[in-house]
Amino acid sequence: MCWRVKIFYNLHKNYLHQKNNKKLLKILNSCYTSHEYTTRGHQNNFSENKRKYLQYSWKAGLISSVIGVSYYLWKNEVYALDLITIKETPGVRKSHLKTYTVEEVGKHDNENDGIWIYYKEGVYDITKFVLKHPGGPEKIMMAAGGSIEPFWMIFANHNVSEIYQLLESMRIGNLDVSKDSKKLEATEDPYANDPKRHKVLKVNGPKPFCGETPGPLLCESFLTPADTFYVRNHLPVPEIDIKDYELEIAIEDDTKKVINFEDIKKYPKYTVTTAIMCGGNRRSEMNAVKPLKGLSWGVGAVGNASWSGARLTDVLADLKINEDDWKHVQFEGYDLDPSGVPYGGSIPISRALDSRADIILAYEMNGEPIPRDHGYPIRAIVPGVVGARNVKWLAKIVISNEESRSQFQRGDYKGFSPSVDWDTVDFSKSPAILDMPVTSAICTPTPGETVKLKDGKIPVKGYAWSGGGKKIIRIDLTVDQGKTWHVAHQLIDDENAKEGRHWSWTLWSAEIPIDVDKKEVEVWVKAVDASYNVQPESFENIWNLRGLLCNAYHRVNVKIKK
Ligand SMILES: Nc1nc2c(c(=O)[nH]1)N[C@H]1C(S)=C(S)[C@@H](COP(=O)(O)O)O[C@H]1N2
Ligand SMILES: [Mo]
Repeated sequence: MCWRVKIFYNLHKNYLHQKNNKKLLKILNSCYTSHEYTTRGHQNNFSENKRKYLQYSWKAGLISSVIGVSYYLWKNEVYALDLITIKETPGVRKSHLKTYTVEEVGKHDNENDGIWIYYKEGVYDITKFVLKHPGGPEKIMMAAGGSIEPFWMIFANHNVSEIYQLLESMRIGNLDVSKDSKKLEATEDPYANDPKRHKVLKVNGPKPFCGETPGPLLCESFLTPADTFYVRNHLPVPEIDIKDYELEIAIEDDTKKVINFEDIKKYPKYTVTTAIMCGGNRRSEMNAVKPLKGLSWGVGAVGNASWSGARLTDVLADLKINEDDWKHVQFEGYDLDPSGVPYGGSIPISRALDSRADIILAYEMNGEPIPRDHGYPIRAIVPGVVGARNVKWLAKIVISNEESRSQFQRGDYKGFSPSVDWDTVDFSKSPAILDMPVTSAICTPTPGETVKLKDGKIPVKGYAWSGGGKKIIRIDLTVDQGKTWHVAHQLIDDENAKEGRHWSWTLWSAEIPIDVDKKEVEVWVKAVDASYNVQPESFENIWNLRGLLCNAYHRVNVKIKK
């Protein structure tokens, strides 16, 4: 059994034996073959001066980060876990309904006989719903004739009252638990082995874990500490033993080499400091204009860290890839969904083969091994590009003429016209998001906060960033709806960044004068990047159904204390 299958097997072994998971085993057995391969490595000398600078800079960054975190924790109360509360219990016995055995339910696993599933003691006819399943019919069909429970333990975003209600609306009977109680064995939570998280992260979704850094903490340090860096997972965090770690590199279906952790460390070590931002950062503001589907991120689905590892161009060098022959480089993670499909994403070949794009296969974050939540042991870092393509727990790189087939490349993380809705959307018509647009946010004061005037001014702090390596050249602020603009003069960015390779964010601060009679003001911020791109004024005209690219002016209401 190959390593990737092993991870999957360990993760899901508790229900692999169940009747309805025969399909999973079939997929597993057909998907993976073992490879014969050789490994390779070489050493070069990386500019000693640069290395020293980078070592210094992350250390300085880390120290200031620690101070920043301590200060923040001292100043503010930490967030408590706001786990989703489950209002309704589905699958409880309803005495007026007919009872079916597990075998009877099992016969209804196809369109002709109808598609049934069970959840706890409830039996459901989902025939009509299958085609409408937002996750795709093939995913829900894996449960056909069997229990839906193990799948919901993986896709735990189903455990909300709306979905429980939807399920109960399809209820047709009770499951006979007396004869076949074995079938109701408890299944283990696949998220049970997820790492412990810092409680300062504001939880937007517990399983898969999604948590953001509170704004005021973000702007405390140029480098975001790994522990308080936002986390966006789509599946359980894979458990990877570094001794067993392998990275497969293929050209289409043809595996060219498989390298291990030590092989990757033999390449020249390269450090790049870059922000990573989720495509849905600031979605809550867009949602306020018109409701959206998706996690309600505030301003904290972003962080800035230094990442060290092998350059992608070095790792691909011996494959002698001709840029004109291929179109995409795909990345796959070790995190697999219950059908064995990995998280994935891809980038254009021209970007992947450009050494100035600074793409690395990272093994360190802020000078330490990458923590599990952020992609241990190896993660693709693609600076300037939407978070989704920075694939964690990197398992495979494929040179291809096709984009990644992953749902997250083809059926998500794309922008649309504000008039496109869920009935008219065609994901094949929009390109996948790559570089992110210019954005900025106020981190302190926070919305509704009371601020004391100092010499007639209020202090405001925040971040700004533009994708594609574009430097932030100006931050404009107003407290009178744009009648007067103030420029933030204190900017912190990566002074060593070269033109067109400004991957880090810019932290800014300003003191804005306030009229003496004002009890309340709305502070607006907009950033300007090196191409003189500027943020749009409002969310109305950039609204898109997935709530991505939310980069309108950030507006924060502040109460003034004299
Ligand atoms: N393998 C894998 N890589 C992944 C993801 C994932 O779920 N699995 N999430 C992506 C998304 S959408 C984002 S925004 C970033 C989040 O990175 P972080 O959790 O280190 O902040 O990782 C990306 N890489
Ligand atoms: Mo994301």
